[in-house]
Amino acid sequence: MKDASPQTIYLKDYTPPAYLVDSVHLTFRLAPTATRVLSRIAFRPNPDATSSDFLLHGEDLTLISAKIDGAPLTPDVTPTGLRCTVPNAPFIFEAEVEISPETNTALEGLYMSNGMYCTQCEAEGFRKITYYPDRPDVMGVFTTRIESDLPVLLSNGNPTDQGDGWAEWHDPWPKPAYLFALVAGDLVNHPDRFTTRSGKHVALNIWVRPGDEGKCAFGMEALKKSMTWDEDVYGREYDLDIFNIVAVDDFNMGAMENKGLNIFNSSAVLASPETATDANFERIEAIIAHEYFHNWTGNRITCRDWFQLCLKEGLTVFRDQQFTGDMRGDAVKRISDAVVLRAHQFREDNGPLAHPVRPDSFVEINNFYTVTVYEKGAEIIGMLKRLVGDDAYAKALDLYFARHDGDAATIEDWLKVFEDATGRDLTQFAKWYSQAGTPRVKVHEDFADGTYTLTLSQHTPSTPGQDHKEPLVIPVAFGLLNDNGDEILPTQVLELTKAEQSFTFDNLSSRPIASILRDFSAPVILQRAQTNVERAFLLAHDTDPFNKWDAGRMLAQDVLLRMVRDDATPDSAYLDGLAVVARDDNLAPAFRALVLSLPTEDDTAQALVDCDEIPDPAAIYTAHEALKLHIAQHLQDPLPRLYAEMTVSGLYSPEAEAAGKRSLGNALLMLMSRLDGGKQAAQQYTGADNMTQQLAALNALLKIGKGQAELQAFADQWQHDRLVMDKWFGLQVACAAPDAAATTAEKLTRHPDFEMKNPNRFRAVFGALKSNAAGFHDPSGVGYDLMADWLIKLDALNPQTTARMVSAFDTWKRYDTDRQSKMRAALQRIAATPNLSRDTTEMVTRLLG
Ligand code: 0A1
Ligand code: ZN
Repeated sequence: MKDASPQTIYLKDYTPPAYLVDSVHLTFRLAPTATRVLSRIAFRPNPDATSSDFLLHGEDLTLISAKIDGAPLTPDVTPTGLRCTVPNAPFIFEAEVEISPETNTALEGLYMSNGMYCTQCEAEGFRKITYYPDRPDVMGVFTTRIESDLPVLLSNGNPTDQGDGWAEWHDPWPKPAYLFALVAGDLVNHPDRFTTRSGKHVALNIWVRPGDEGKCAFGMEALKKSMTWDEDVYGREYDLDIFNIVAVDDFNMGAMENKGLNIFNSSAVLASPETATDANFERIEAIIAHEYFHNWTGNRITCRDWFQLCLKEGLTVFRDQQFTGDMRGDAVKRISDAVVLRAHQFREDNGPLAHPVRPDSFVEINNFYTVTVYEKGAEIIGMLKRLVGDDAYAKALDLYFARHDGDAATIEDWLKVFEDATGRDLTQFAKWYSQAGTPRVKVHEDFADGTYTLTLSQHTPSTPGQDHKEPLVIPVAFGLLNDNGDEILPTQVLELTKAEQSFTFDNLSSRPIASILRDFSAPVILQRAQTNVERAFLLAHDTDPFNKWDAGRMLAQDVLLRMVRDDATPDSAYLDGLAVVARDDNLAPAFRALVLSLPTEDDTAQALVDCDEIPDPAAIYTAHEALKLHIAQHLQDPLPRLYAEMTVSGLYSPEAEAAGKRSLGNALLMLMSRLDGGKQAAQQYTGADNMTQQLAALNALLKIGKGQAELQAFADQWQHDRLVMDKWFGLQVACAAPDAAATTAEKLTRHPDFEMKNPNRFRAVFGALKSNAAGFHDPSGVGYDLMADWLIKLDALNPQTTARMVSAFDTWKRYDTDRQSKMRAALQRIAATPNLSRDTTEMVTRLLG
């Protein structure tokens, strides 16, 4: 973990492995502080190697013994690995090492969570389990024996044998070490079965701690839906006799796609109507799908090296987004994904952490599991699909699976498949993978003599290490409306490939209204001078749901900017347009809820930066609060009736339709509470029979400075439930007024149930502080200091989660000099911490750079 001189690794330095692995036999003798791991690995020299050095990775291991072909040896051991001389022919390497899962708080390698053993090996955790060539292009067939008194002993592949205190598993599919997994614990399962379309029977299990078995049914249904969907849409079948999912409470990320044994953060799998919100249900469905889809995009076809991470992640995110769109509605899903991309990925691109979807270098690969690699990676696939068309995309994917099954592949392999399947030259398109930053696309419109001319120009601002940017291939989905709102040109895809390009449309009887970047066809920022009347027209008439919503979003942003700058009253074009949408029964409630939502305060800050202004988080907060009150007052009359119409009767269902009604109902409740002092919200709190309604009511109350009795009642009711209590911790910080956010967070760190070793609990408090923009950026600097104090404490225990959270400071350069110097000081204080981890060191270095 600690490394005095961390090395930068470069993509251009890739060399093939010197030795390949045919098979791996592992024996685990589990004990909390002294687990013995015995390995027997069949190696052979790689004919394509450029070196014959035999070097195995290993960290935090105590070597007990090693042998080659049965002969004991004393290898050269360093803190990062082991080296020895080996025959120039196939050979067997054996080792016995000792490790201490109980004291492993980094949650990488083999660790313990609530008395159960579990592993996390992506990206480079296997080297904390035993000596091994821990790189994804070395793929072996694993057999695993687990010895322990614990009742449930699981590993990858199929179970082969078991007895009293031991079990054996064999995974027939060669895999890289990062997909290895082991679980041992006192667990109960929620079982089911699935028959693949070729008739293969698969046993399915979700394993949980006793007491949680009632929270597995939804996840199991999501798994079966995912299996069916991957067969129907991508022609991909499951390939083992058993598929296990295990829920663990202490986990750095959402979940992990280990072959046949997915390990999940319990927040990403456990759900019941009483304890999980609609948003939790939707997230669980998406993550189960994501991990399951990795079986083909990630496991059967893996990555040659970690620079290719987007090969598996971008494609798998794209697939899970398609799945959710099919399950819950494409329009709402696309809008939600765009909201996330703009809020998080654009923010990353605009700051010191900007990096290409395929980075050129890294110090710690864990720092590159980012929204850029994942979400922008998925956008690139979406653009490719839009450019080549659905049929060609399907053909290319079939070719990808046929050509690369069993490979550790690269982005070049991926693009070549598309070139071969479609005959397209993707040289320019490939720049999306290597060029960082969000392109700005400027719109210029002309109309004369029945001809409409659209001129688009593109420009990508410079990013760290990349000053010069080249034009990209940008698919711009485009349509035209006439004055009546009729579509006179249905959606077509314009290909913007040059720095500036014009497109003409003839024979028009009057000046059309253009709808540009429909369906958010590219991850770019559209810069279009437009009046609010035109925006309101598109909000009312655009046939493209994304652009209809986005017109409302641009109106809201314009209104907010004016309010921040000079306290202006909101434009009636916006308020009237909103009122029409809110009342329009022809529009899905979930869509209406999205139109009612505002950009985040951070979005508004970035919009000001884009106008070369220095954002003041306090003024932005005031404007947002004022606008919410204006909207509430403007909708005052229909609010109670609309709210009542969104009542969902009968048994709770997490399906899209009911969830959509609740989401609109709760958006309306937030508005109503600003007028009725929380009367309706208090009533909803008391009557709630599910977490969505209960939490939304509590949220509405806390936002207006009420709800202390409900907050206490909530804690009393849910004390025993870790995941629900995470909501309780987070909500208080999220709802705190700017001058109270840091003190609220600080007080919560002294709560007896605050456990910094549990990433979910830590994130509940400090993730909420990061998101409470006005609170985090309170001019006193207390938010920065508190964050820095706790990141320094956490780094000694869990570098990975610390390094992710330090991105709270990634916008520091956009603020006034006082805030800038306070944030810089906080970052420098973190940087100066003795023994700071490699993970956090890399992040603060980039942030300060
Ligand atoms: N591959 C997983 C995410 C993941 C990545 C790293 C982890 O530990 C360092 C854990 C999980 C996914 O995409 O779901
Ligand atoms: Zn993934």
